Amino acid sequence: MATMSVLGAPTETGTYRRGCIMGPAAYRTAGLIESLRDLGHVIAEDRDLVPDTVEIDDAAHAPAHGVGATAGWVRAVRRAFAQALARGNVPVLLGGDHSIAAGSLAALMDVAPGTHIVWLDAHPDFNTIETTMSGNLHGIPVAIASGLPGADLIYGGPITPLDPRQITMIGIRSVDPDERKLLKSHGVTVHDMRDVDEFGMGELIRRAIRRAVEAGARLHVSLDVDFLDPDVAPAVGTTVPGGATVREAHLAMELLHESGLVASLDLVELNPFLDERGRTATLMVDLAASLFGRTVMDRPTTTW
Ligand code: 4U7
Ligand code: MN
Ligand code: MN
Ligand code: MN
Repeated sequence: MATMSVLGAPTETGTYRRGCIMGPAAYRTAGLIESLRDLGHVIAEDRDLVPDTVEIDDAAHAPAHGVGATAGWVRAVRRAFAQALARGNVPVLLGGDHSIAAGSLAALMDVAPGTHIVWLDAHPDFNTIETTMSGNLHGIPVAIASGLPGADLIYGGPITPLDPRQITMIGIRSVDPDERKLLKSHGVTVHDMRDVDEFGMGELIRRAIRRAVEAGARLHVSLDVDFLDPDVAPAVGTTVPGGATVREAHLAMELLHESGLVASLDLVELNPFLDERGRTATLMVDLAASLFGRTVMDRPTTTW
């Protein structure tokens, strides 16, 4: 059983569409804390963070917008997440938009630099402050945590960059042209939905787990709501058809749990304003429960 730090980051400055600010409250309303406690975990802290005040001239970085506000969140998240890790807790970060993953990823590199990243998302979020066409900073966290342009600006100082070869992305189905080049040149493992169709979710997750086992690494999971198909998870601003099914997502979570390697989690991009009677928030909570040990039946121990 784990001791967990539930950290809310109610931010939406990384998007154009409002509503992600309600994310942490929706996860709690959907029973996240009770679900984790029912599994035997100890919730050592459960709070919402407060962003740093950062003065940045947003206009100088157009089309990027909300740069100062987003940097303030990223820095506060990095500190709190690193502190939780240093205490030996499992941080569970509740977004908020995905820009805050720049904070969790940097914290991991501060405290547990070998950690492998499982990025479950329709998008790679590998734009830089220079390549972003939308200007939405929820599209850049992986690149800047890897030290690409925008890192100095957002973090306000040096970071230990994430090695992009430590990342496995699954569920990808919307990539921008420059982003595609960067992913290739930096050696990110990208499994698009074609791979999911062809090899199956289970096999792709097993590959990511085997890679981590071989490296002696732990795993961080970053779960963007739009990893899921919008038919089952409508509460997201950036819907892309053809996403993971409920069962594919549960299989991913169940296998990741069985690896025994998962040390931290981001639950991001939930926009409760777009939800239907809480169904997306409830599904995300159920997935988090599967990731942290909920099973239908007991299973024999797996070897990878
Ligand atoms: B999310 C996009 F152009 N690539 O940069 C961009 F398609 O956190 C989408 O994964 C980013 O939801 C999506 O704006 C960010 C776009
Ligand atoms: Mn994302
Ligand atoms: Mn996405
Ligand atoms: Mn999104």
